[in-house]
Amino acid sequence: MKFLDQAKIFIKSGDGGAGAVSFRREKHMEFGGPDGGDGGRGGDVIVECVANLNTLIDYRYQQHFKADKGMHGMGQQRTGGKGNDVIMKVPVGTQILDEERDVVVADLTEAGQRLVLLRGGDGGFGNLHYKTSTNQAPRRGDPGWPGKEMWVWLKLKLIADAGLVGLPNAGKSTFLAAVSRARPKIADYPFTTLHPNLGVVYYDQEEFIVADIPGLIEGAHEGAGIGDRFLGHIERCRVLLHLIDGTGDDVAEAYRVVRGELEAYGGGLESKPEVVALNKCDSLLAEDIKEKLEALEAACGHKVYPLSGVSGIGLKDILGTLLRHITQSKAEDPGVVIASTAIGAGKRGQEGFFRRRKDAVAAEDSEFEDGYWGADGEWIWYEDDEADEDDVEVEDAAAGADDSDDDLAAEDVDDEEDDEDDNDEEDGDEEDGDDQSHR
Ligand SMILES: Nc1nc2c(ncn2[C@@H]2O[C@H](COP(=O)(O)OP(=O)(O)OP(=O)(O)O)[C@@H](O)[C@H]2O)c(=O)[nH]1
Ligand SMILES: [Mg+2]
Repeated sequence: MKFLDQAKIFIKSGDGGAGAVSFRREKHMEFGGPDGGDGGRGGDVIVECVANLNTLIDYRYQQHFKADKGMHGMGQQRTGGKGNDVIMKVPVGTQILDEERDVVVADLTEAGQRLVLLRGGDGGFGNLHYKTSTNQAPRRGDPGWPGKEMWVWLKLKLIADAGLVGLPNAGKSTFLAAVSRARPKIADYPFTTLHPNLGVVYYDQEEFIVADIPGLIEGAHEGAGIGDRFLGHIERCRVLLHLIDGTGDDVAEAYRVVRGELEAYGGGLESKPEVVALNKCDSLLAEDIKEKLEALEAACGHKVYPLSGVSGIGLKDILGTLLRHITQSKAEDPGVVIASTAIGAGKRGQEGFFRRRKDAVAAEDSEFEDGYWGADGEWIWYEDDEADEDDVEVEDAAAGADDSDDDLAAEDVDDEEDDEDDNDEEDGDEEDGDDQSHR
């Protein structure tokens, strides 16, 4: 799926049809009188918000949208038909702005919303309309009113419940892949993610949507890196998850850089509830984790969660916290759309599946040599300096066994249904193999 979040298009509503000038002419019928019908109305330009779409890519290929003209009126009092409307389908979260991008003409936040952007021109009157007692044979028929035309911008602001932010390589896409069925591109170079990805998370009988956006670097608000262009997509999130790469030297500074960019962008991002997590804990020593957690807590002034998107450490804790924020924010302000209807993805009843990436267990065994492993949720440390490859695998199996049975059952169901229910939104570039094989 290609992603496009803004497009400039030309829209024009249909001209009205002309009214007819006609007189009734029949054998043995004198003074038949005027019988020219009115012209039909031109078609409207309508914008409709639909689920199951999360890109404006269609508008790259077609940029002109013109509704049909109304039919002209005809004799025998026939009114012209209305011209066909043109209906533009846009994803939930699309705003329509005027040509200068100053005025938001429409903000479509709910699937099913429909709005007439330009009304078609009215049809002209036929001469029947002008018949009066003093003018019984009018020869006047009006032309239709012209339609309107304008250039507008479509701008998509994805609607998700939780937004992922962080420096490049912080592991945002890995996190999204671990908690949802989205398959974003993941690689160990900065700016792997070039456009936002959405994933549906099922957790604790609830579902919510997480948005992964390209990494931010210092100066992003001035255009550095990919810039802050994609921050618009998390403007409507209820909570932000700020990931910090634990393998970096100065985690507090990494935190500050991203906060600085969020503040420079504004748009309410700076005051959104924020959950901060120290990521990649699987490749850190216990004492480093402690030290870095403390440094981060000092920098942000609240709790910081240890996390590893690759091994699954801490995922449940974080999902639980995100869900709490989302539920609370929904209770306070239900106004924002329920995101799951927005992309219409996923199904209920598949809550709580975590996945490990194929290579998670074997990933650079050297990283695990020190044998620090945490079982998800409990954060148990195994300290075994002599740990060799086999030991690591045994520990991992133990960590897997700690997952609740429900989760495993949910995962089984999920796997069986994988084939018949492929989800376009979540199909990334990478093909998803057999899930069981990478546990
Ligand atoms: N050891 C370890 N490596 C991780 C973890 N999460 C991600 N990585 C690695 O870090 C690198 C970057 O991960 P991505 O998920 O692509 O990072 P990102 O934040 O999406 O990066 P950008 O899209 O470039 O902003 C990859 O090589 C991942 O395998 C983790 O929990 N532990
Ligand atoms: Mg990424």
